[in-house]
Parts: sequence; structure tokens; C-alpha cells
Amino acid sequence: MPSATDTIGTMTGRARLLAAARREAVDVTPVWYMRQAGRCLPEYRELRARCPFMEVARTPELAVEATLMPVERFGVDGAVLFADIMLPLDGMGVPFRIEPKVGPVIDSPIRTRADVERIVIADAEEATGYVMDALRLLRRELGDRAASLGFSGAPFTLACYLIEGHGSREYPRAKALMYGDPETWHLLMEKLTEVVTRYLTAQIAAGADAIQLFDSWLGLLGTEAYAEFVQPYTARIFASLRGLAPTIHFSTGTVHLLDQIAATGPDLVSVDWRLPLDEAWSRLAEGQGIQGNLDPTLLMGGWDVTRRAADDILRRAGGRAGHLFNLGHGILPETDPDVLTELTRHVHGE
Ligand code: 1CP
Repeated sequence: MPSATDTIGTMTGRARLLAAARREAVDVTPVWYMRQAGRCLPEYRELRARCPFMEVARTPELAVEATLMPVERFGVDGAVLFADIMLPLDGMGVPFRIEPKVGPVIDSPIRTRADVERIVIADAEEATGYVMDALRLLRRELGDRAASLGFSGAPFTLACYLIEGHGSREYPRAKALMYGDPETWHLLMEKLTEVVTRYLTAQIAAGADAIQLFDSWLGLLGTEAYAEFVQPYTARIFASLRGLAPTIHFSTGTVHLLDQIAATGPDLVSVDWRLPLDEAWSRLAEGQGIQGNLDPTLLMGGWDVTRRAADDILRRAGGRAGHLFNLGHGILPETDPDVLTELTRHVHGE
């Protein structure tokens, strides 16, 4: 039986993913999975039993080891760097840590205008050189097996963590500052936009073939708040990166914002499962690509359920250029890795 990494079709994984991202023809639909590098893999858990999260992220050899695990096991066409959305905070002068089973924690959150004024906009290579070193090493180790994918948290989602101090369902303090002190909010978004732009530009220079902007908590905003407090900054980031590498916008729970998100100008928009793929796609801009849509909880229903849902997505995509097969959100930790290997082979038509 061929292994998941055997060559399929006529294109390399890297060529396949990048062609789709440019809305060009592909041999078979390219695949990658959000949160593929951690979470469900026993080999990742083994690595994490030996090293804390930030040690893996800050040691290029270890970060690349974790990045390659899903490429080898699942045969995906994209290798998302092992990192976290919070890493651009390194260099901003706001210490944070990643707590096991909790996520990002900031002991002295941003609450006042003076806090925002103190935020440093550093050089990305100086502040987060370990991310760039990992991307340089990844590009060498990966060859053309898969495209290397860099990423960052988007300004809004980073602001949520910076103000709240930790993960939350509603981010009440962050939203209160946004509505109650718009001047301070806009200053914070200005600074975060500059930090994220520098960070992603440096990632592309270090060898990231494409980049994804994670705006995980965007679904908390209505259309008017999005237009006033977030959309212009997101648009500025995509405008700065245009022509450097393909860009993907990620969010969930944002059916009501889809046309506004599309208007910020990413090459592809990642959508969740709340709309069928073809309907979501019809709400994007002319010529824009799409990724995502498969509900990650479906994978826990076993292979037959997963295959039917995947076939429905592929039917709705109808072989149109600009489709990256992915889940609508990250892999859940309880997912059976064999289902992901099977799913990749199935989408690849093996
Ligand atoms: O899993 C991978 O593919 C590795 C790369 C990766 C990515 C793409 C990690 C490693 N984190 C992320 C993205 C990320 N991190 C997002 C956006 C995706 C999403 O919406 O799910 C978010 C919101 C975070 C923030 C974060 N970091 C959380 C979520 C907490 C919350 O508020 O809900 C958590 C648990 C972390 C820590 C973290 N990041 C990554 C891993 C493997 C872990 C767990 C740490 C460990 O192994 O102990």
C-alpha cells in the first residue's frame, strides 16, 4: 500500500497549493488542516512531554520537527509552521506565556492609553528571529513536498487577548474598551497593524510560501462595529502583502461579515461550516478563492460521515480554481489521526 507521502497526480504538493491559491488549474484539490501540527498527534504529545510549548516554538529544529509531523503522516500539501498566533507580541514589551490547557496568559494586560503608548514596534527579525529561522530551516527541509505556511493573529484577535489578559467567551473588557474609548482602541489597532505587517512580511522574506491571518474572535462583532473598528486595519495588512505571497483570512461565526471580510482583499477566505461551500463562495469577491468549510466535529463521527461531508464540499466546489480543502476550524484533540490520513487520500483522489 502506498504511504501518505507518495507522489500523487502530476504536481508537487507545493506547486498544487500555490497554484490553487493563485486561482490556477491543479491536478487534484490541495489539502491542509488548521492546527495539524499539534493537538491530535501522539508524536507531538511525545515531543511536548519532553519540552514546554515555548521551548518548541523558540527552537527552530524542534519547531520544524513538529511542523513536518503532519506532512509525513497525513500527506498534506501545506506545512503550517509550529508557532502560535501570540508570538508577534515578543518584542512589543508585553510579556505573555502559554499555559498548558489554558492558552495565552498576559499578567499585565493593556487597559489604558498609557499602556498602549508603551507598546514597542520592533523589527520582526530582531524580536522574533526564531520564527524566521524556523521558516528558513523549514523551507530547506520541506523541498517541494508541501508549501510552507506562515501565520499571525490578526490585530483584533491579538487586542482581545492583550486587553482581556486571557482567553474568554465574550471578551467583555476588550469590547468595552473598543466601544468606550475608541481613540485608545484605534491607537492600539494602528500599532498592532504595524507589528503584524512587519511580522508577516519578515515571514515571507524568510521563506513562507503563503500566509494566513487568524482573526479567531471576529464573530463577536456586528457589521457596523467591524466596519468601524477592524476592517480598515485588516485591509491595510492585505494591501501591504499584495504581490509578496498569497494571503488567507481566517475567522469563524462570521456569515454576517463575509462580504466585508472579502472586501479586505485576501486571496482566499477561510469559511466555517455555517453555510454550504458554494453559497459562501458566492458571497466572496470576484476571483477570490476559498478554503475550509468541513466541520471538525464531523471527523469524530467516523470515516463514512467524514467522506460524505468531504464529497459534498468537493461537489459544491465543482473543480473550480481557487479551492483549498481544509476544516472550518482547527482539528479537535480527540480526532483519530487515521481519519485525517484517509481524508487527505480521498480528496487527492487516491
Ligand atoms: O496546531 C498547530 O497546527 C500548530 C500551530 C498553531 C496554530 C496555527 C498553534 C500551536 N496555535 C495556533 C493558532 C491559534 N492559537 C489560534 C487560532 C486558531 C483558532 O482559532 O483555533 C488561537 C486562537 C490560538 C491561541 C491559543 N494558543 C490557544 C487557544 C486558547 C483560547 O483562548 O481559546 C491555545 C490553547 C494556545 C496554545 C497552543 N498553541 C499551539 C498549541 C499546540 C497550543 C497548545 C499548547 C500545548 O501543546 O500545550
